[in-house]
Amino acid sequence: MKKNTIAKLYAREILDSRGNPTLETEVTLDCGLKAKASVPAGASIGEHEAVELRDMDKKRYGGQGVLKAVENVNKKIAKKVFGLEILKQQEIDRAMLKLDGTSGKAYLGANAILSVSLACARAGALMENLELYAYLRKIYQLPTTSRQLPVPMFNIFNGGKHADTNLNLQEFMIVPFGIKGLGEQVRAGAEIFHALGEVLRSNYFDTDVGNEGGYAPNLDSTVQAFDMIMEAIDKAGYHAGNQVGLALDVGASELYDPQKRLYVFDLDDHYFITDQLISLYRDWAHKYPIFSIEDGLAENDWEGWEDLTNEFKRFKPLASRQKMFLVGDDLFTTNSERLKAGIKRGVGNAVILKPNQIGTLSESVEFAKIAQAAGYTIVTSHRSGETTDDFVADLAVALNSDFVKFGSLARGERVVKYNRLMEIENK
Ligand code: 2PG
Ligand code: MG
Repeated sequence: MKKNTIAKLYAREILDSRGNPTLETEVTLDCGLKAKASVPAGASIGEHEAVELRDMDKKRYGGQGVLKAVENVNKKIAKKVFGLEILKQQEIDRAMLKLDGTSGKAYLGANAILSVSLACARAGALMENLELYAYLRKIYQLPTTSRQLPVPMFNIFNGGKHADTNLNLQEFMIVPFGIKGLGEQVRAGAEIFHALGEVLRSNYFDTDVGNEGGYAPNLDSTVQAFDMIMEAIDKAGYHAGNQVGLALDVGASELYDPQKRLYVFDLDDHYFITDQLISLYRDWAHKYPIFSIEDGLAENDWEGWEDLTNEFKRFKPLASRQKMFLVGDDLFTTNSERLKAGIKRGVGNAVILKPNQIGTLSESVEFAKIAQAAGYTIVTSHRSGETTDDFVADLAVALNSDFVKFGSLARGERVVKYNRLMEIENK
């Protein structure tokens, strides 16, 4: 009988895709089996996310080091979880929550905790000789459906906090929902991505990319981005509307000026109160096949979110989808309590799920279950600062997520996750 108890944790500081430190943790079991996981980091971080512990030592990495979090894994968490059975993931997560004792995971750091949580799940899957997504379904009693894999939202223009150029909207995504099969969806995404490169080049715009691998040129207006994407979809030989729709992550919390109580779109030289911004979205959605708007309003603008949700209640997007998805990211921050409050108020109809916003795998799964029970659509997501860890792809499949967003069709830390989905498709 192999001993499946935790014998050792070893965390270290590694770099993420932006050149900032993050953690990688390796767990070793008494039987000798080992598994590793690393954690991502956001740039547009929601006010209600769990605490990402940074050293704040200006002499190292401008204060961004994670040596305290590393030490928390290697000493405090290790002592607590030694001897626990690897297959009891919920127990391991609970032990870390108890040790932390704070509501926002400020004592140990959500980054420290999550690195252990994910590494343990991977070790459990190895122990059980199961694919990671199958193992996650087993331990969390998630249904195995015959449903298709999640549909990718490919981010092909990067703005907001993800680039130093002038697009105010954070993410412009293409979603090939009308194309069958993950592999073919990836192909469509890549072909449109390259066609967009051609459109930019032929109009003398820059084709350098931003944090998530999408193009990040200086443009003349926001709608110019939509027009170029429409041209690229057509140029690549696809139909905008029935095959490929558009999704936005406005990242509105970053555009909101709380003093003036205005949303600032300086590229277009426009300032909006909530109602005007909602009207702008309606105008865009009448012109372009937009069927999903993430963080269309700021994270604490609950009344605005109610209005936004009502405005689009009966709206039929040009993209042949049933409804407009209003996706809460900074609004819900993968936090079950915030989601429950949102469900009560009837706010939004879709959620972003990012494990590092909350800090353990078990809490992320609980969040997904609450969302699904209330009929909310799930978009499982990467962060703008990523590693080449592809855990999130297996998690998205295990949860039967409707969509994923892992960034663009360029850059290793992005495509590794789409590649893993294609691998799962072929199993
Ligand atoms: C988002 C994410 C990922 P960040 O806002 O959805 O795209 O960005 O990781 O910077 O919060
Ligand atoms: Mg977002």
